[in-house]
Amino acid sequence: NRLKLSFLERLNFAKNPVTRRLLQVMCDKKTTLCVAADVTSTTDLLNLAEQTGPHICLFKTHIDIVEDFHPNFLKHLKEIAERHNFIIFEDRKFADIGNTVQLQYSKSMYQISSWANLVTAHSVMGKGILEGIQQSEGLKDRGVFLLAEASCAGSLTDQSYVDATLKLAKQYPDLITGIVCQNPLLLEEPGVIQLTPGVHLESVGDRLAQQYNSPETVVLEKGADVAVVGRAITKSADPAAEAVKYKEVLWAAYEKRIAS
Ligand code: 6AU
Repeated sequence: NRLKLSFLERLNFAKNPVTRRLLQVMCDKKTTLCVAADVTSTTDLLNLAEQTGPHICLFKTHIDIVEDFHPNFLKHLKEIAERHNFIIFEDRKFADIGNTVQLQYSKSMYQISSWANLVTAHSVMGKGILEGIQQSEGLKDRGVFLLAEASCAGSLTDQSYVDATLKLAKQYPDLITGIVCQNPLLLEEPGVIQLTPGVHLESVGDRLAQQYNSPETVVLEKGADVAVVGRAITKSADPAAEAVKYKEVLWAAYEKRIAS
């Protein structure tokens, strides 16, 4: 059972190179925190990366919300990522035919495949998306988090969608880093990471259907390996201190899980 194994033990099961690197970073830095950098300027993005960098394993961007994007900015982000040893993760949520996804992934001014080792994709269009990503130009080491379930109220995904998503993920062990979901899902494979968003210590949701659970709940009850925390950190007066707080609570919950 993946939930009882340590991340170090699970490293040997991972078939994707970015997954192995991620597990190694998690162990080295003792953090399962992914910060959701939902900010709209390059200055805010870089400041957030600098402040939270020492405490995170993943830095999750939505590059298409950045108002002053310029390719030069990526050099700075990559430099910070190397210095603080975290992985850059573009939450693009690809959801088109393979050919279009390939263009969205490697072309446009963003050229995501040249700087993000990890991306998200919807399973709704089937294998074409994964083939498109696999066969694109760009970084050699790449991984995909496939979305099975959403954190928000009213999502249309049901159990058959979740099951079909897991089945699809199993067909691409070399590409899939993990699954985005809200439940342990009987995701047995120790080499696959459960990524769970919707995490907040002080709020239960926002006005646009987002729903939150505490860090302990997502790790101990919902099976999260890596937890995504956005506004709880980005909107706080001291993002670095807040990142430390989430990192510590999440890591304690993980240690409790593998010890019990
Ligand atoms: O903590 P928040 O609510 O400020 O931000 C949550 C982040 C956002 C969403 O785009 C993302 O997590 N997210 C995802 C992901 C990671 O794919 C899936 C989901 O079901 N819910 C969700 O909020 O950047």
